[in-house]
Amino acid sequence: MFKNVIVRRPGKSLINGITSAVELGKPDYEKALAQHESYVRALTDCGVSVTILDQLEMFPDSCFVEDTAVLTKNCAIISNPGADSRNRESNYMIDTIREFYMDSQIEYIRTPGTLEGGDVMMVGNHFYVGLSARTNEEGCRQFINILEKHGHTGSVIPLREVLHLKTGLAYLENNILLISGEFVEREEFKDFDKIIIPENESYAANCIWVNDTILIPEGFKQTEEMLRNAGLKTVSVDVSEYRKLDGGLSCLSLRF
Ligand code: CIR
Repeated sequence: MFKNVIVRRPGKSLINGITSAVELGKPDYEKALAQHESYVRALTDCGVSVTILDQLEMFPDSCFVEDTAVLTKNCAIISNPGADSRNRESNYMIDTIREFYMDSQIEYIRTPGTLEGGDVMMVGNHFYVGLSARTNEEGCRQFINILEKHGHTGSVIPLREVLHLKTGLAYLENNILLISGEFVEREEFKDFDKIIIPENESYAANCIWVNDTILIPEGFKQTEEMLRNAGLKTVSVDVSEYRKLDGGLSCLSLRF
């Protein structure tokens, strides 16, 4: 179960965030703010305490806090984002993380290693880490060493197509893995009970499990129906403005 969540309000500079989806247009800031408020409400309804950080105008993508750290039950790993414009975002997360973790539990991914939290999927005590355009081999190596020091394990999943590992996967507890695209046939995931997302709904792979509720992006009926048929409780949240920047439900929070 998660007790805490950290989010950061988007700043007006959000409209200049990194994107590979220019065809979707620029986010509407007012709409993005309203969607962020609904997102926080949905999380609060799942029984977690939400810490809301102030906007950081100098970092357009800083509302995607997931990329700045990996928070486990034993340790907090401050990441080193691989995107140049996002690299220093992690520094602005440290003081908040100190409120929840002791100094001896706080670790850092250091240059030349890079790692973004969107590349990390927690499955109990094990952490899959995507080797991606943002997370490099040295980042993966440091990350797994830190995990092992704190009683966890980790393994690397090289990515071929998507931005982050969790762009295409979501672990929904009880061995259930929501899975799409390049990951469906991968050997590393063969033992999970897979729910395979149809290609036309691939964005819906970025769901989050929060204390037995699955938050799912609004508008993905087939995926929602599959989750319900599997006996899972779903709540949909509109994140259309964040989708325009390749972001979504998992990216907008740190859950621990
Ligand atoms: C970026 O490209 O870094 C942001 N526009 C989107 C980050 C999405 N984060 C995530 O998947 N964890």
